[in-house]
Amino acid sequence: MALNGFIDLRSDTLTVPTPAMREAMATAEVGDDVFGEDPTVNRLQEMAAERLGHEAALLVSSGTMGNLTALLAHCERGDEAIVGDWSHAYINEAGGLSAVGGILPHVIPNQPDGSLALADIEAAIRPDNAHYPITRVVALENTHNRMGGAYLTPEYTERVAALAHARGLKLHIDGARIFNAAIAQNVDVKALTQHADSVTFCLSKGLSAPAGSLLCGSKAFIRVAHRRRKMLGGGMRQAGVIAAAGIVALEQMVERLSEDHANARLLATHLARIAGLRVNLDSVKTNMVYFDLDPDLPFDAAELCRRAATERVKMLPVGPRRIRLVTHCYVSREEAATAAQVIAHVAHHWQGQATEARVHAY
Ligand code: TLP
Repeated sequence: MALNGFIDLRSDTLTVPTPAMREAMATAEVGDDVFGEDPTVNRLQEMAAERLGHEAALLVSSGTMGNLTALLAHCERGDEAIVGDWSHAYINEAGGLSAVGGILPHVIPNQPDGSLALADIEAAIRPDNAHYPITRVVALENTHNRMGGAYLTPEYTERVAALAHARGLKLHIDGARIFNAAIAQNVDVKALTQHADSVTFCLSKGLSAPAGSLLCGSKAFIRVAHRRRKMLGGGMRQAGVIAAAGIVALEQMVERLSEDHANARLLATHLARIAGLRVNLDSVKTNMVYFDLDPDLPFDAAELCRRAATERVKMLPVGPRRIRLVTHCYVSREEAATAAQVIAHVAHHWQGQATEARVHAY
């Protein structure tokens, strides 16, 4: 089930609404959500809160808005948030926490499994002293995008929550792909979310909805977050049209994420056999595959991606010699295998050409 004729592996954000979503959107009962009168938004928010084991939830336009709204609700200007050096909130959200919130990111290393070491978190918490900013919140990311789609476990999450709470901090989880984390570990998503003070998850990634994320937390937290969302211009009117697709996403698209994980593994296994590509199979935990190009390959990541696109396979260069592939419901098992064949063909064909060119040059 290709997207516009392409096997598009650049991101699971490229998924388009399913026919069931389009139907639900067309017939959604709507009202003005700024007045709290959109029944479909209200239903989605209740479903989300219930699913994640929180009291309340708020529909926001995107994962970025969810993270920013949460951090603005936890922190005052000049406060500090402990974040991973490879976290989306730190790297990929246009510096919003600082630019909009006046929040200082206290950056500590992400471990290869996406976690933050407890000792690093502990060491990053500022003592109570007028010289220092006040540390308010620790932010985790599950699954971790730049750490290859790695997931955090319930046990680890609970330990971070306990540490944060013992020191008077809040725990926020960027759970853009939290259902991937739950399905991969075969645990109820609540086990990954219930100990946090706030969690965002996205409808618009592997769950295939066109837009929207949910921010979950206590009633008191969501009341503050609601005001912050308004400030950010995130109060949407007849948002039930979006929420309707989100309800279908939660009802129909969660369990099938295991297929994406199996396809990512298949893809990675094939790629590992291609000379010149480096894939760490152990690091493929959910729906992402990152691979590197050997230093002696005569092309870089951007060029390989351009070549593959001419053969109708799209990939995302994320570094000079690093590429990301993400599986989703518009990539079947057969297409995952086809994509690997195309990548092998393009890389080898081209390597051959480059070698010939070198021979001629001499
Ligand atoms: N990530 C996108 C890009 O921005 C990189 C992608 O293609 O993976 N948290 C995490 C962990 C994310 O991966 C993303 C999106 C977000 C938050 C932001 O979500 P949106 O795009 O809805 O603002």
